[in-house]
Amino acid sequence: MPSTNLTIPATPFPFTFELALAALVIIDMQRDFVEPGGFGETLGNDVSLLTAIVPACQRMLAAWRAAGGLVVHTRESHKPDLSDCPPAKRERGNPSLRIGDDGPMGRILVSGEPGNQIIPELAPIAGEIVIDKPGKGMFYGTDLQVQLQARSIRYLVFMGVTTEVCVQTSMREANDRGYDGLLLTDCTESYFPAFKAATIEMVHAQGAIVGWTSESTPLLNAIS
Ligand code: TIU
Repeated sequence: MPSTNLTIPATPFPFTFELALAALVIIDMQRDFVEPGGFGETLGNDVSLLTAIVPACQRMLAAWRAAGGLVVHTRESHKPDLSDCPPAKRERGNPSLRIGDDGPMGRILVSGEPGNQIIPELAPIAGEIVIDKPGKGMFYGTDLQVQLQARSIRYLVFMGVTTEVCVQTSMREANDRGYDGLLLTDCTESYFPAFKAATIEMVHAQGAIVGWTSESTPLLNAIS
């Protein structure tokens, strides 16, 4: 892969990166959040809002793979014995089913269950990194930092769900670790449209205090 810098228009200013040092990070596009009967719905959310971004995510993923870029998939998931699920997380609120309970797609948010699988449209392929994360952020309780450092990754392009929860937490964790992060605004979604909009503003405010934001088209054009 050529080691040339690419620059795309972004907010609050252009985003420059090197494809060989960049990873496309797809946060938690798993059935638990996107399909009825999973964790997202047990929390009282309308999951149909999230499926709208799947075609844009598919386009970006296909282009990134064709360009030879590294792909990271994450899943929010817990061990079957729930030893990595803090009681505070399991017991909070009044969901219709709690983490670890049996649901229509198997045990809620538990590794290996049907609901915990990434949706088929965005399924990982050989050579891609898959991170099972017990928290909202992708570095907490995972070996992702080691895996990215081993590949000299410095730039992260974010897609996935939900914008203000796992995507934003992961971007903030990455920012504190020194990565430059770009959030693709048409490839992320929330159960709450106002929270998505607010998150995008928070990310790029104050001179990219957390990172950059852009629609996916400029990036598609740059790498195609
Ligand atoms: N509830 C919600 O909006 N999100 C999560 O619980 N996890 C992720 O964002 N993946």
